[in-house]
Amino acid sequence: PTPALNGAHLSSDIHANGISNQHYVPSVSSGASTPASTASPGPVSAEVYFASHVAPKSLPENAEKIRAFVDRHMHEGRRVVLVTSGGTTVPLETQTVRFIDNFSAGTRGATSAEFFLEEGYAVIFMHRQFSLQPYSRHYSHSRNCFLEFMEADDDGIHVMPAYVEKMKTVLAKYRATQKAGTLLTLDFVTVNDYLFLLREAAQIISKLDVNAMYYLAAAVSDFFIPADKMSEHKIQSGDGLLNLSMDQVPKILKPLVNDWTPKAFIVSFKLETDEALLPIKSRQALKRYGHQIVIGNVLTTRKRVVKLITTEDEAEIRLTAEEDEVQHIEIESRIVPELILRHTAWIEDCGKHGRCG
Ligand code: PAZ
Repeated sequence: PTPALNGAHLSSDIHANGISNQHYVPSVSSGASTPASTASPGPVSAEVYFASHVAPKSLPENAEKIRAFVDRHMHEGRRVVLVTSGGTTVPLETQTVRFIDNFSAGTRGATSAEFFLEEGYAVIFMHRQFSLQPYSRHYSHSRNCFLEFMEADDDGIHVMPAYVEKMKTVLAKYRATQKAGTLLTLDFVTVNDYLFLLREAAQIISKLDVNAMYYLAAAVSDFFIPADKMSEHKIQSGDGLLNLSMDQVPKILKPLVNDWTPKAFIVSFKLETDEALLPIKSRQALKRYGHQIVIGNVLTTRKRVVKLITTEDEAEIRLTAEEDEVQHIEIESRIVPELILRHTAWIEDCGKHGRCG
């Protein structure tokens, strides 16, 4: 998605008051609105981006966790999938009061992670802080608050009988995953956190060669304000409009595929609101980055229909109304097994595609 211009929101006081900060930030000014595309010559390379931005403080600690996790599962002969999930923020100030966000709750990533775990994969779950997580997602959203499933009496607090069976199943899977140590969760908030963490993880995971999969479901901002153009302090209100001119986020899939982890099986997601654009944009991404699959989805139908697009073919996964509304089947239960079959083929065919370990 393109958070600044497409499907994202600014914090409400920016919308309401039209803050001008022309004295503070060259890339943010008052006056007529200018689309970022006319102001920007294109994204900087990943190399330039990483050289001019500061890594999050948590990076060394997270790298250690990833290293230990990968070593252990490599030793035990398990495949590893890195799932990214939820949206990134784009801060408008260094001491951040306001930021641009997007809609993603992390449902796709959290749900898919559960199915990968069930299929025996070790999962590195890289998610937006406070977005949905495997297992707890069933009881943590505002619509599914765990308190709605509980009752109290003189003996204490219990799960209401109608919900016991489902909760037992979820709890058993949660405990089994904890015991097996097959889930590592790492969080990010800003697009900068995301980029540094993904690069670090990929460089460590690359030792798994073809046995690694990437399932890039996070909704990552396409635009950001570079560190050197960002206001240090809270943008002050004035009598003009706030106009944002943002740079393009570097196209990270290119170095991911070519440099950081060239042997892995890489699945990216493409979200559009205009269905007609989906095949065009998905094929463009495959051609540009050279990875294995793009999963295309449309905002309004993403929980019922997805398209698996490769350079050779296109397959649709679609739930019927009965499956969706009556049986409450989650589409990720169909996506994940299909990807695992394709990952197996990727491993078995490594002689053909030439990216063997
Ligand atoms: O998090 P969610 O389940 O509400 O949404 C999932 C999704 C639409 C963000 C994901 O399926 C997706 O398409 N991610 C990539 C978005 C993009 O950068 O185009």
